[in-house]
Amino acid sequence: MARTFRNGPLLACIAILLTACGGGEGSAPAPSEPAAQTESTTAAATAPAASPAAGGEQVLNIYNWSDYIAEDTIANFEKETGIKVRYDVFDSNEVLEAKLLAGNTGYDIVVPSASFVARQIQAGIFQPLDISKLPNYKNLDPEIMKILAGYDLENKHIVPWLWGTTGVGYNVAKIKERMPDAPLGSWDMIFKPEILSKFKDCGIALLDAPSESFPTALRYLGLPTGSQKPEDLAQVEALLMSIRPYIKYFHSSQYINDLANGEVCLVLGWSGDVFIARDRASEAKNGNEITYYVPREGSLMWFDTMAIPKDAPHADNAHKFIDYVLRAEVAAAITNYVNFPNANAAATPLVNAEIRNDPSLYPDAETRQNLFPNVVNTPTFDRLVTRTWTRIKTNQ
Ligand code: SPD
Repeated sequence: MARTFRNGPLLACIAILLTACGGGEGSAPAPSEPAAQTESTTAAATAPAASPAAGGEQVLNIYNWSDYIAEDTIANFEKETGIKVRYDVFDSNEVLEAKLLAGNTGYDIVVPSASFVARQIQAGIFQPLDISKLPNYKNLDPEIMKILAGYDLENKHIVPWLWGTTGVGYNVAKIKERMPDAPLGSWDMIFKPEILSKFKDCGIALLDAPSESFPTALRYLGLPTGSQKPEDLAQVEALLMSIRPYIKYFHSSQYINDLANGEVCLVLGWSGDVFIARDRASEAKNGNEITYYVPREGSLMWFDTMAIPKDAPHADNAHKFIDYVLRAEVAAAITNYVNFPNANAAATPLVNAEIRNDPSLYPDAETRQNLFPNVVNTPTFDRLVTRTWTRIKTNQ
């Protein structure tokens, strides 16, 4: 039976887009993240040439998150359609947004997080989807579509790619060896300096994204997760500066391999990515046991979505690819490869049971009670956040 997505509190929270969840004062949801690479090109890669709309050209340019697709997704699509795909990757919403705002990217499909989409739609960056070209749209989970309508009124511009949570990944033996009674299950593992000091020698990494660490730190401090108050941000800065001496690096994709090969032992990371690290360690048979949890104090839940830029040169091919990904078997194969849940209700029975029944990937009802979305910061607060984040990263 198709799994449905039930999240009353989160839905209610997102429904009030202009009131930050958790009692904060932000506006619509909005986060941010950092950059990486995998397949063919990196975030810094030159975008495809934005030639004038090339009629029936059998080409499709996609810009997606790194480590976010099955090995054969693109090859199968190319074989089936004869369309040649150029696939570039990033690991930061900010990198993607900067390109989109500059315009003329040459990309036909991009994959922003829903919380970024709200302001990108306002900026007129995307074209409405032609749902008549998406017969598999019916496979989408209506509960998740309701959530997305909080970012994209009437679900006109985006369809979900994958979703997930932000939490703690760690190397079981290395943590246990250094602290047998480590406060696993809690944000203390990331935000309590006296705990972090015990793990400095085995490597601690944080996502390079204020939109991940600030709301989670606010939650840890018992403050509204959507707060727009400079004084709350000052508390977050003090907290993050207190753990700064123990952080090896800030990066949003490097930690996958580093966790797998033992270069780091503790990370603030994204759910599926930590499981990719677990799988890589197990394939390498290097003895590193990696696991992940959503802290009991609560954490972020987010949705990454496909959208077609207004100036996409091959919008028709983009619709073909989106519809292909909306097939149950294609969506399930992607989840089975990268571990992140999809929003395709018809795909659920095809997702490996060990993924679909794992509450750290598909959060159970209790965990979901404590999940919250990013809010869209006011431009003034956003500038403050950026400056604060730079001070934290540069340790100044
Ligand atoms: N490797 C893929 C990671 C995708 C992460 N999406 C980020 C969402 C952030 N809120």
